[in-house]
Parts: sequence; structure tokens; C-alpha cells
Amino acid sequence: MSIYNLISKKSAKRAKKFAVLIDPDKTTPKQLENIAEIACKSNVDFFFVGGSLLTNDNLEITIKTIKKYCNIPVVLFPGNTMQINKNADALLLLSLISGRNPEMLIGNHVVAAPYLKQSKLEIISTGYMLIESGKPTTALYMSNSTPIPSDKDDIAVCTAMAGEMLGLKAIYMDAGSGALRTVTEQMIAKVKQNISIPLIVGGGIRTPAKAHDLCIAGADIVVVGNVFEKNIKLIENISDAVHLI
Ligand code: 1GP
Repeated sequence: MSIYNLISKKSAKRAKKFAVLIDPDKTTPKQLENIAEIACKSNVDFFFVGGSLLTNDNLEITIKTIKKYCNIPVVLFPGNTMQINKNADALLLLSLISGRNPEMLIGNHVVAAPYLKQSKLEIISTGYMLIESGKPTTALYMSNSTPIPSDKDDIAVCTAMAGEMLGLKAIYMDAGSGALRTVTEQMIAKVKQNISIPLIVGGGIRTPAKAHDLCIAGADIVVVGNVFEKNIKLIENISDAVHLI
């Protein structure tokens, strides 16, 4: 089954999905081994791999190490065109529809297209929306864009609707890694009511309760990364909170 089918299919057992985000710069092979084993036991649905700015050449070894220890699908979550690797299963082709930076909307995609085609990666075109979250995040700075204000639900709704109308296959609302505040439940609920493609939500989720609440609000997939750098055991707790819905 394609990764997109896994993302969009709502089996009765697993209505909501949980993705663990791995930043290749911040995770050693030993930590990855632990994370992969815990993720496997905890029924994690996906690994997302990538970062807004990577400073070491660890992407390929990161993917290979995950694949050595578990068979959870690895989805690239690329911050730039250098983060394409054929060893992954799929790639979120992110178009930053919340911003007005042409390179992040289409320019980088043109540069990447021949490499993506050659890689045979499954491409999941995704409308990426950065939401203001209390402090400037790396994603925000690197994307050279303005985020959607956290209380402007109508802008978020119209942006997501436009993304779906343009043919994008998923919407990713991101408060940015390590965000002080997550995307609000109210904004998630309103966006979800107005689109029919899968809704991915991430940024600043630190507790099982928060992951649960954002799923109830309308997130189909929650993405968590930063908090596991301090507490790897939360993988199991957050996975349970998401999957029990
Ligand atoms: C960031 O949505 C992801 O792009 C995950 O955020 O690292 O804060 O969990 P955290």
C-alpha cells in the first residue's frame, strides 16, 4: 500500500496517526536504535526525517539506521533541496502556502523535480502552513516568510482550502519545532471542517494530553520531535494517546 493510502485511510482501529520527527543532526546512531525499537513496540505510524537547517551529512545514515531496526515507513520532511534521499519511502513535497516566498512555493520544486523523478520516491504534495507560535522558529527564519497569526483562523481556513483546490494532497499546519505554543484547537477544527484531504499538525507538542486534544480537534496525523530529545519514553505515551481515539 502507498504511504499516502496509509495517511489517508482511516481504519476503524487507527483513526489517527502518529509520526515521530527525527532531526538527523541531533540524533546519534545509538539513540536512533533505541528510538526505532521503542517506536516499533509503540505502534508509531511513520518516521518523518528532516530539518529546516541540517549542518551535518547524516541524512542517509539516519534513514538506513531506522530501516535496520524497524519497518516503520520513513517519510522525508525536507527543509531544502539537499534533503532528498532515495532510501526513504516517501517525501512530503512541501509548498509553503502560508508564505509568499516564490522559492518555497515553487522554485525549489522545479530544481528538485528531476532528482525526485529519478529517485522513485513516493511524492506527497503537501500544502505547508507555518503558524505563529510565540517565538521565531528556525523554520520561519529559514523560509523567509511570515507565518499565519495564531488567532487568524479565517486566513488559515482560506489558505488550506486554496491548497486543496490547487490539488495538494495533504495540509501540514506547523507551529515550528520547539514552538512555545502549538496550533490552537480552534484553528485546527475550523481548517478540518473546510477540507477533505488529510490534516497533519505539528510543532510544540510535548504531552500525550496535547496530542490527544489536537487529534480530537481534527488533526489526522500529529508530528512530535523535539520533546523526545529529552524524554524518549514519551513516544509510547503519546502513541497511546493518539491511537486510543
Ligand atoms: C516541526 O512539526 C514538527 O516541524 C515537530 O515539532 O519538534 O516541536 O515536536 P516539535
